Amino acid sequence: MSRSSSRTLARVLGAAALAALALLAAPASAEEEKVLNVYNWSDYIAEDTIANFEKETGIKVRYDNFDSNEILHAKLVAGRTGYDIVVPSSYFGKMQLEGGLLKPLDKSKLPNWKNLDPVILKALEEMDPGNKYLVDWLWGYTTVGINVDKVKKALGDTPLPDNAWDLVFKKEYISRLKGCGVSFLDSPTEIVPAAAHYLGKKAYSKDPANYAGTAELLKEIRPYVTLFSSSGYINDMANGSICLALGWSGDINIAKNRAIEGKTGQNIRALIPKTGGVIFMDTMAIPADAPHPDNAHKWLDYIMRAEVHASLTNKVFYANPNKASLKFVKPNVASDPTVFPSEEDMKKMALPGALSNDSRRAMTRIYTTFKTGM
Ligand code: N2P
Repeated sequence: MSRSSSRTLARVLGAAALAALALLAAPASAEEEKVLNVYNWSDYIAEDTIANFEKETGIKVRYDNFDSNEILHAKLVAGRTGYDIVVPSSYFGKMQLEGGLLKPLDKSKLPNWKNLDPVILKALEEMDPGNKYLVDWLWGYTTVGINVDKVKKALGDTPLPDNAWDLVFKKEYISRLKGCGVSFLDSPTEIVPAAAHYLGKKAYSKDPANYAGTAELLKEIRPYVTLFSSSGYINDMANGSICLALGWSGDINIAKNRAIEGKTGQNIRALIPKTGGVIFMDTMAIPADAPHPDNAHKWLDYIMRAEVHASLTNKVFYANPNKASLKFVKPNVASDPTVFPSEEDMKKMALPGALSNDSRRAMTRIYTTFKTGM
């Protein structure tokens, strides 16, 4: 062997030995591929949230939408969703964490946790003791939205009811609004709890008997519901093709804003019923089999930055759990009582509560009968 070829061999062997050593010394969790798969509700993020995260971290975000807890839950139960971040409402998050479907958070990777409001954390503990799995994304409430001019016109001499829930649950009102379009959210765990709350019962209960009476109430008004929608109704409200919605507070405000920006001439308003709306807290969580849990923690910490959380609220008109973000919320949004309800209104609201498989089954039965009109 010539001297130069033996030097080459030594170099190659040296490189191989170094590579082997590097492998041995590699940390247990090697760097994840630069991908994050997020599954979130539709119309629920700012324009630049994903782009800014990608630019800063080099992590490519794949973003999919759903519009009911039932859809997300079925996927998580089936497993291998490929998602790294999902956003269940807290009462579904409770069932998922108890069922081993979620991964505990590593708080050492979440320095911005300090920004969260202790009051919201405490409220979430009801579903997630010790705040181990769920981080609030945004919160709002199920309520009634109207096209003010169309509703007033359709009701004629009859004034708006004292309790806005009457518009959707009382035949004498809803029957007169069918002609200008009535939309209901398309999910058992949104509609049946709202109906139960209207009847003075718990919105969320483990006891199926709690929902007695809701089937009869819903049956009575079924002929006047013209659309079931949990996302498309936003544009329908904005362009005037529906005048009444049983929907979510922020969505109705998005519709109001789209009507203003698009100059559609529709005057949309989110109402807070006298007996209160039904509160939900939508929470970010990491599925137990998430392929990129480190990237998921980077996303969580990014969202919990004061400016980022504020930008979500500014765009979609839902309140956030981030105390430090409040100074970045636009004054017209911060002072809007339909986004941040007053203390008095908050006292009237129905709060999220734990469900059981039995109560979920009862709600599905009641809702399916209602929707199909059987
Ligand atoms: C959807 C926002 C609210 C979801 N656009 C209700 N959990």
